[in-house]
This record gives sequence, structure tokens and C-alpha cells, in this order.
Amino acid sequence: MKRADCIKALYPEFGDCLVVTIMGACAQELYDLGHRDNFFYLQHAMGLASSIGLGVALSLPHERVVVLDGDGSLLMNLGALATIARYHPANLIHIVFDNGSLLSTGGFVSHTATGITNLAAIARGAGIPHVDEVSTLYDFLEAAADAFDRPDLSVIVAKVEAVGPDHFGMDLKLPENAFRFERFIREKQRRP
Ligand SMILES: Cc1ncc(C[n+]2csc(CCOP(=O)(O)OP(=O)(O)O)c2C)c(N)n1
Repeated sequence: MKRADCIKALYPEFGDCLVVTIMGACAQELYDLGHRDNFFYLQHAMGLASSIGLGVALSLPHERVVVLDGDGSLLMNLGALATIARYHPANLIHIVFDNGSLLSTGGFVSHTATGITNLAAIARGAGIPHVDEVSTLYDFLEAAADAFDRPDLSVIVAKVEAVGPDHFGMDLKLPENAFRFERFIREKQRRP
């Protein structure tokens, strides 16, 4: 299973969500499908997309928030899972694309590549109420459909191939993305 296919399959669902991604390949794959102002690509700050997503979800309990994370990023900020479980935003879906690799910076193997570290088990142990681990597109779509239907916190660990885009570059710098994301939220909250 490829992350790009997972993101492409969910892209229509993202219209009504606030989506926060990690930097690098994952962000590029979403951006390449067509940027929307409800997407925030957390460039540079590796590990913190889950924490930003948690903050957004807690602040905006009536919005569906989706975090697109990576194994390397989550491993840098494992405590986020415990914090997310403790504060339990029912509107948060945390998708972790586990490619066993730090792909965006050259493809160094991560701890999950060895089979030693199991992120789904860690999420369960942290207290996340709904955790799925999937390795086929069919199972991913089923887990995602359940997560979108469920008014509760979900984590999906999607085992994907260590492949990414053949190019990097966005016509959108982080500050502009942040201002537009914030404005999108503000204007949406004002709508009757
Ligand atoms: C604090 C910090 N350390 C290192 C980096 C460099 N860096 C950017 S992306 C990346 C790899 C991210 O790995 P993962 O989350 O698994 O996503 P993938 O690249 O595999 O899609 C690294 C090491 C960074 N941006 N910030």
C-alpha cells in the first residue's frame, strides 16, 4: 500500500475537515492533489503535527480534525499519544503512515522497520480508544470510514511502502499557509 493512494482516496472527505500534516513527502502528496485553505502542512517542526492537531481539535470541538503523521515524526513525540488519550478529543482522527523510514530526508530506517516497535500497540497502551493497524488499501478505507462515522477519537496506523513523490516544492510558505488556515477557521466559525 502506498501513502499517496491512501491520501488520494480520502481527499474528497477532507473538504469538511481541518487537516494537519507532517512535513516532507506526506505534505507534498496532499498538496499535489490540490491545496485547500483547510490544510495546514507543519513544515520543519518534526513530531509536532499530532500536538498541533490536538490543540486544534480541543479548541474547535465541532470541527473534524485529521492529522496525517509519519512513524519517524510520531516516534519523536510519543508522549503526544498519551496526551491525546488523556484529553480525548472526540473529533480527532490521527492517521500514522508507517513506512518504517525517515523517507523525506533520505530513507534512513526507523524503529518500526525492525518489527520491534509497534505504534498501534503504543497507541492502545497510551489509552486511545479506537486503534486500527492496516496494511491494505481496502482495510485502510474501512478503518477510515469507521473513524469518520464514529464520534470518537481514533488512531489508524497504516503500514505503507517507503516511497514518496519524485519532487518537492510548494508555492506556499509556512507563514502564508498558517495565516490562511487561521482565516479559514475564523470565517467558518462566523458562518451561521
Ligand atoms: C526536529 C527535526 N529533526 C529532523 C528534521 C528533518 N526531517 C524532516 S522530515 C524527516 C523525516 C520524517 O520521517 P517520517 O515522519 O517517518 O515521515 P516520512 O519522511 O517517512 O514520510 C526528518 C528527519 C526536522 N525537520 N526536524
